[in-house]
Amino acid sequence: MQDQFSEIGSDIDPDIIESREWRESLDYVLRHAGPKRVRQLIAELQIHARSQGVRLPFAENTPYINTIPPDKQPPYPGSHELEQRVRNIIRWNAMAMVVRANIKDKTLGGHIATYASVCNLYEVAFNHFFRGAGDGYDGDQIYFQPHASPGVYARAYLEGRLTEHHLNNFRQELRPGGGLSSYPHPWLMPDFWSFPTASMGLSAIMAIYQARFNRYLEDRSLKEGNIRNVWAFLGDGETDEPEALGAITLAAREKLDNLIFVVNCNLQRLDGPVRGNGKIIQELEAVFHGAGWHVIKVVWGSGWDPLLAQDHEGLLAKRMTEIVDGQYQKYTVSDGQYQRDHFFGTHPKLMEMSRLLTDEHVRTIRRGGHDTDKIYTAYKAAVEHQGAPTVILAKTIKGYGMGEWGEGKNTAHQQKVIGEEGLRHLRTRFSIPLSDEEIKEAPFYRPPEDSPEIEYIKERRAALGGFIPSRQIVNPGLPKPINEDPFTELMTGTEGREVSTTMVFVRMLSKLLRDPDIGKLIVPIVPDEARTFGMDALFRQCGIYSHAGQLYEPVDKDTLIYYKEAQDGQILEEGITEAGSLSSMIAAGTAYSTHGVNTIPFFIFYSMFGFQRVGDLIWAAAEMRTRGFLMGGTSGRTTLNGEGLQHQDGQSHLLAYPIPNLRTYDPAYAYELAVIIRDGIKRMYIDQEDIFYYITIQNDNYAMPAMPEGVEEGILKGMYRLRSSLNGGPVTAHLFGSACIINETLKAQEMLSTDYGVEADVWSVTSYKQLWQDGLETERLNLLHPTKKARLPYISSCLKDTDGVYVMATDYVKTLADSVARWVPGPVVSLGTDGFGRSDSRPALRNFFEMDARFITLGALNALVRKGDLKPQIAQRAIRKMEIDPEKDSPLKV
Ligand SMILES: Cc1ncc(C[n+]2csc(CCOP(=O)(O)OP(=O)(O)O)c2C)c(N)n1
Ligand SMILES: [Mg+2]
Repeated sequence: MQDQFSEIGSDIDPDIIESREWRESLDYVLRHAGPKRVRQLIAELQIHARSQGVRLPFAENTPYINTIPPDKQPPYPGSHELEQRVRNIIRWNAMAMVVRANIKDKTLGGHIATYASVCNLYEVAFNHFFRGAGDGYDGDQIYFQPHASPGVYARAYLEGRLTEHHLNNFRQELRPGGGLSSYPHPWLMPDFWSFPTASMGLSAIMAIYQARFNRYLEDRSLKEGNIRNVWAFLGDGETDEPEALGAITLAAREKLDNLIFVVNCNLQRLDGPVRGNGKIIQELEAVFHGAGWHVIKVVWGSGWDPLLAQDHEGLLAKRMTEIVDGQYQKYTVSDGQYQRDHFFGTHPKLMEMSRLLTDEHVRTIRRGGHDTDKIYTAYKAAVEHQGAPTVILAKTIKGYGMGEWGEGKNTAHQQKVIGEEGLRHLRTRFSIPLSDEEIKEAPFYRPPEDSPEIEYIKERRAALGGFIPSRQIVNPGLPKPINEDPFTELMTGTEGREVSTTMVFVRMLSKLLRDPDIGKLIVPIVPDEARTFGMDALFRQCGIYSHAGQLYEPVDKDTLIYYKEAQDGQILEEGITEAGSLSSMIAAGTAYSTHGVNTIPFFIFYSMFGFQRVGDLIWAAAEMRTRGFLMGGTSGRTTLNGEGLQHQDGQSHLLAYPIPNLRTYDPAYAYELAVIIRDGIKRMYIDQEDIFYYITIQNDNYAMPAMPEGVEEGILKGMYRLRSSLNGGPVTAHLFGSACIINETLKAQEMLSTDYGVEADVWSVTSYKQLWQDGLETERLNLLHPTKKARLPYISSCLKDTDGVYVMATDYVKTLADSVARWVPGPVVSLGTDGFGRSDSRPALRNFFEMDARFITLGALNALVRKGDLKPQIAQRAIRKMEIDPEKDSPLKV
């Protein structure tokens, strides 16, 4: 990245009188009129220069030195000496945890070098900034760098919150008494970690929307006077993930001064340098500045201050700016002489400056991210800054303190075994009072309970409100059963009026929003698709959330459903960002634990752009114990017919299969939807189950029937008999339909009976996934208890007294049906939508994918033929009669 400092002194002598005069006048203005006037003057000069045709370089960068000068540095409030001793012990134990685990089993893995680089950044925060819960404040929310977790555990060990047993079982969670999870996992350590960060990049976007949601709660009076601060610690390599920087403009736009990013710029990622030929700190500075963030660079330790103080001509700053990161990494592993020659050797004045330092001094001058005074200064400025989020770009060394066992090496990231010699070196480096004999197996070290170190950190945490991290559930759930009213209308059907499940859903949502008890807790989230789903009436009903309110007169103000933005607006209209919307869903769906507020999110999106696009965030939502509803709109590969292959979703239900605590449904009727959502709210918000829902809704209109008797259990478990055979007599076929494909199934039932004398029952399958999970659980019990009478999976018990063939049709891939086939007491024909979609009419698409009423009919007839119950000619005749082209291309053809 080209920056404006590269030209300093390039072809003009900076010492010439002209430069000096300008500098001196600037100093004068600064002294007499302050920094604001200096800024004004420079801005005026820039405008003037441009008007004279001088092209100025893009100016989002500052020189490669600390943002806050030494004279603005506040005194350090803690004990440097004690904190240093504590850090040494934590560094040792964090390293020992990984080494010990890998002595036992080389396959366990773990990381030492990352914590070694971030240690001081964490420790200054633990001792002076991270606020725990207390005095009406719920505590800071902190997203820790995932693979630095050993350091967080090692601190909790000193604090007395974890035992040696825990540390010994790092990455061995299945050992007796449990162990510690590799990374921050709320699913695995629900009392400790709140935020899963192991999939890199996600913590940044989740933190931004978390900080915004904290404001939302306040603005909507769901929580008062308690906007929590959010800290996200990111790796510099991690910032390459699109999610990491993808939402930073939102944070600035929303003026989220409760948000602080700390980027641990150790210049390395897993394989090597992050920006060997450039400078990650400068690059990030430009990006964050451009987005409107308050940027604080913490590049150099105090050892450089005297040199920079003499750098009146900016030569040192220029040299610092022109060296690329790959070279800085080289300095880390080089001796003082090399650095002197290479770094200072380019200019006689620099060389002269360097004579103030010994070689050892040159080698050991610290980077800013290891200097607690500089870190403290940056954090203080960050928490005090108002009106914008802050990012701290802290330069560190990967593997700091590990010496030749990793410091600055390209292999540092994966260093997890350290031999005896290395342990001896580190023991001495960290002043750990263990003998050569004792350290062979890298034992943990904890000073006595009444030692100054332990007393110090406990006192610090007590003063700051308590231990961190700590996950607590402070809300007991909704106090009473939810009102029936929003659901009753949907149970009685539409009396012939044709509507879609999407329309039904929006109606229910609008009633839920008006509910006196839970209405205010509902959080509708849309990524610029409210109109697509017919939800625009809600804009006016509840308002779109905007902290700034509405600063303009909306163009449609004179209509009934105008675009109303309001500070207490309820809808989160996120714009075109599924990742951002999902991050909002996570913030709202975990508020029961993070805020003690039972907000109930409904995230309504194009089903195709859900699991496929942001599946990893959905996985994070799952392990974070998020509650709420993912509503996959315009679902079904043939039902969303005109939009073509990138919009038509025939797989999201399959992609949802692996998520253990996600209940998925593909309902056909209004009453099914009502039963599912009513039960979901009860299970999540009254019974406090850590589950969430994925429900697909469609845009096909048809009459919604009233709910038959006794089907509620079946709806929730995944299937029920919807319509028995039309003419009595023996039933030889069973037709399964889901969502609007149920209509094809019902039609096939009639065709089979009328045209072929085959009687069939129709079953509505609301969830193949629920049937499949239940089947797996039942099989497992049967496997482990051979002497007990085998239990039947729910699907088998539904079909227990049935006979014949089973035809299962969905608007999704056939794997859904296939997943339950082994629990069905007869041949299964699965019909679905495998292959790329097309734009065309629904009938054309259902013919193309071979899953309309004709194919369901043919599927039943053919299966009966194969079973020996019908003559092949009957199926052959049916093909002709129904005008099916047996030579047509397969929809799977590639
Ligand atoms: C999405 C994702 N991709 C890859 C990884 C594997 N991984 C873990 S740490 C790491 C390198 C991290 O580099 P950086 O962000 O610079 O952190 P550092 O360890 O240097 O502090 C990688 C590639 C991951 N955890 N998540
Ligand atoms: Mg890094």
